[in-house]
Amino acid sequence: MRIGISCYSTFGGSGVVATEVGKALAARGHEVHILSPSMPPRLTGFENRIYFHEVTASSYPLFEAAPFSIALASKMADVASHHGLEVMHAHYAIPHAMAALLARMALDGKLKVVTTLHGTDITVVGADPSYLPMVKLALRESDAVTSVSQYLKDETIRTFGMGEHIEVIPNFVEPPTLDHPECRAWLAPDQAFVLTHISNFRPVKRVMDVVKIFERVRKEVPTRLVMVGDGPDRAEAENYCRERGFEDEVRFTGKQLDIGTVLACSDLFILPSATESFGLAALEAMAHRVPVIASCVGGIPEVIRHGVDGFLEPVGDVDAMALDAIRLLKDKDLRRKFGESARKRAETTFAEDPIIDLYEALYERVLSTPKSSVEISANPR
Ligand code: GMT
Repeated sequence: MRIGISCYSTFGGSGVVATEVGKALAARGHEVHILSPSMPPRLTGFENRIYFHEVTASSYPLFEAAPFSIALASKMADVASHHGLEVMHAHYAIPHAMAALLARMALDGKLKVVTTLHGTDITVVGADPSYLPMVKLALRESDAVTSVSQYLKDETIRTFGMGEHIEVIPNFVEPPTLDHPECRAWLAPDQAFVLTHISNFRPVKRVMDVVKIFERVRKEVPTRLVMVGDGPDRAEAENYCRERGFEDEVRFTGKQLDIGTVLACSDLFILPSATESFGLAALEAMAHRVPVIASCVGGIPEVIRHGVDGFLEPVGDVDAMALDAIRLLKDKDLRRKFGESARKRAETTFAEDPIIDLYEALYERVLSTPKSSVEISANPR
């Protein structure tokens, strides 16, 4: 098949998933065209059958902001017609799905649109009145819609009053082989443990909870905190560590491409988000045998089993999360047991191959249905 994949290139789960899906499809012999505002971080290496198309929106004095969605739709239509794309897979509804629908209209229906919902495109921005009607349109008019968790499907139905047709296809991970990286020695000298958090430091990630959990843990067990990523809440978290005098025990790495090395020298992963449709970073930690302490919210319990691969606590309960962390750090056997369960879950439930099979089957299914309508139908599915 010839498949287009449209995604954001910022550090974030949807771009990671989109790129990994593209790479896996190309490895299976499909031709994959990735469209994004810039090169997605995971699109490294020079690989056969993968093409990258940068989307830029030209500015004009009349525009208050260059219309990215229109530029994206134009690029989709252009790439699809010149490379004979059959399917455009839009990752994150806004604006990728709407742009794909426009491209499909421009091509007289000769392009199938598959939309994958990732999270805040439904739970936060998608529900905002300034986008809601267009998200509804995308849900109704895409040839197929998937969500990364059952929770997200249920949320879609609850928020939009539609979405029974959504197919749940979870995210996946390729289990790493890297085991004992050298960075452990300088990251955590004196045999200290390593707590890790990875995110884009937006309010939904509750990074202040991470540093407050660490503040409690460090009083009981020698530990270092590694904060990977960047975003609006980084400064407040850094200031907190300075004001409390433990800034030397916390390393803010900024954005990092080599997540694998950081996770390979981590003992625990902390994800105290206010909401999370899946929690891809937690799954990546699990693949490295790192137990996770997370909030019991959204799709997280579909990924992490409380008392098996980690511990889940109510959102904002930093005391409970700190106690869990102390318990796991003090109990080597329990930590190992959780780490092994987490790895096994990553290798089985969230293995790449069977999940790519689901996407392939979905593309085949939409391609075998009659030509997409160019008219916007009046009746919701
Ligand atoms: O940052 C992104 O690219 C998307 C981001 C978001 O905020 O929507 O992440 C979402 O998609 C990821 C990949 O499917 C999930 O692992 C995250 O749980 C989800 N984030 C939220 O729901 C907050």
